[in-house]
Amino acid sequence: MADVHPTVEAVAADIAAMETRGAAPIADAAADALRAQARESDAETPAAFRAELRAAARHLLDTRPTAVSLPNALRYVLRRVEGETVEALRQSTLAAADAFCSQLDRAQDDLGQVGANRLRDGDCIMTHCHSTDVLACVEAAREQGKELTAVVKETRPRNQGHITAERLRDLDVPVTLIVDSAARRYLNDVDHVMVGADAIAADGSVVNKIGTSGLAVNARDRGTPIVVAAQTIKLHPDTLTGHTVEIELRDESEVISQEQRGAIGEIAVDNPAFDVTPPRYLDAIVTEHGQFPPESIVTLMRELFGEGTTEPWAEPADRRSTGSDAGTDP
Ligand code: RUB
Repeated sequence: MADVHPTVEAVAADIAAMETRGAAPIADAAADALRAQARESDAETPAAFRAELRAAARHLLDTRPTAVSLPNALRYVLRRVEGETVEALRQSTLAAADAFCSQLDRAQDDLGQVGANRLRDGDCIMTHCHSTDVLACVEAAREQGKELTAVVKETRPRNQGHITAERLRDLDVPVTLIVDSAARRYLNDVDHVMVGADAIAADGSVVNKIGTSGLAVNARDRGTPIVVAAQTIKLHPDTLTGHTVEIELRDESEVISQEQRGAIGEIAVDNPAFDVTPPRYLDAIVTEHGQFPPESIVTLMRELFGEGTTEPWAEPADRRSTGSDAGTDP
């Protein structure tokens, strides 16, 4: 197995430990790690350089299974690794990683503008977990001068809602933090539910933090519109061919302490990190290309992924290529 640079090890460890978390930040960190691998590599042959990059991508991929932005990011960079010398390979990797990270930023800004147009002055939103794509919509709406308020679910077991609450406070949005089980009670008081996504399947199903599907069912019952804010990097290419999205199962220690377990006695504890919301419970998916009814996301997927490629940001010329031999495993 080729050497993996310590920076890649550190980025992977941060993703695994959820120091870096959320689908877009994970993609950004992964591309950045490949950049570090390429920059610092002392490989002496092109083959050794490519082997190192592949090993780095595999190491990053093994961290968390659900956010498809991770393999999409790795694939984007690896497909653009080209050249006959180590230096040429290095430069093409650095350029690809740079291009990926700026595309990610741009897509989030564009998505924010689209999402902001759904929000009116005085609206109240409810959100779940911590999504930078959702926050981009709120930020753009605030820049348009709209006053907003928010109800934020704490999002057990890891309480990512606290991060969202803090970010919203930074945007001068008054926040009410609630426990997850109180969501239904507040749905009549909010104008929109806005959530992010870790992966979106070809049928418009949305994979996001556990609890999203229950929230969506309740929102539909109450007639509160529910919108998913997700860049196209969240579209899952493999689901076009019928594959399903793997749901991460996390450690029971996030749910129950050793002491609590000792007191309760022998019980099973499950801790799935994500769930799947069927498209019929969702009103729209907001992307950097505009908003779509969930059931029609497959059209966007076909258009973006095209034939013979599995990445959303390929230029038409790239879409026809089958990729370089750097390996497109992820
Ligand atoms: C994060 C989560 C977020 C999505 C979207 O889960 O479910 O809603 O990743 O985030 P975790 P973003 O905390 O387990 O990573 O919009 O920032 O990509």
